Amino acid sequence: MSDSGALRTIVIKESVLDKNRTIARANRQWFDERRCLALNLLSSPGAGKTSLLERTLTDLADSRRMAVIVGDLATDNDARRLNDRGAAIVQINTLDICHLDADMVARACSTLTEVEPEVCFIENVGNMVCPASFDLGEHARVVLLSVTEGEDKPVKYPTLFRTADLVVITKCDIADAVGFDRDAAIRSVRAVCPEADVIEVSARTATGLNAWYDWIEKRRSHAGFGPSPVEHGTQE
Ligand SMILES: Nc1nc2c(ncn2[C@@H]2O[C@H](COP(=O)(O)OP(=O)(O)OP(=O)(O)O)[C@@H](O)[C@H]2O)c(=O)[nH]1
Ligand SMILES: [Mg+2]
Repeated sequence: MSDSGALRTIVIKESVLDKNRTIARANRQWFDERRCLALNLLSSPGAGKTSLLERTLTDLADSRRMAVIVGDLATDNDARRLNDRGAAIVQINTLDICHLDADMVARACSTLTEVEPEVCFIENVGNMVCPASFDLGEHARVVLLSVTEGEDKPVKYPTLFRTADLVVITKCDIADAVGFDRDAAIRSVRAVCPEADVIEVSARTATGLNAWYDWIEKRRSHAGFGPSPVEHGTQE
């Protein structure tokens, strides 16, 4: 057989991920230079990312300058829900792409230079598979698991949960109504990501939100971006 008829395989995935990693490193440097904690929020569709952020933007409006980069296939529904809460909101429509990538985040960051956020939340596209592979330049990954979606999701989608720094169990107000087995869910989380912190919240009733806010401050300190909110308040 001649060479011209030979089968050729091109490995796209690695080159795409290599390019993404390079841009993600630049994004992390961009956040570091501004002492801005970047958090990548990931979950299945509808687990409660936007609802948690709605509460967070309102509750922390007086103590932190915040921005949200929000990814969706289509619509600016989430951006409109998050608007008017004192934070800068940038909507990215990914069209047919099922995840955010570092280049999309870099372009969103270029619109935030005047804002100088201290915390930048990145709400990824609701999807438990594709977003896991794409570093966006975040400092930490927050993976949400709602009580309605099944206690075994962490072991069924280990690639995503393995990368979590924090697992937030959401919609705890309806845990009893849907027969949520908390112990089984925690076992499932621990089987995949034994080191991750776990917080249980309800954006509906505000249960557990202080633990979430404390965790954000702890991560800011961990990244060397203090001061604490009290010191922050007295400096102004
Ligand atoms: N009972 C209850 N419902 C909640 C809670 N948080 C969110 N929900 C509901 O869950 C649905 C989805 O919430 P969203 O915040 O839009 O979820 P999301 O993860 O941002 O969804 P996508 O962006 O589409 O992936 C909405 O109907 C919310 O009202 C909660 O703490 N308790
Ligand atoms: Mg959302």
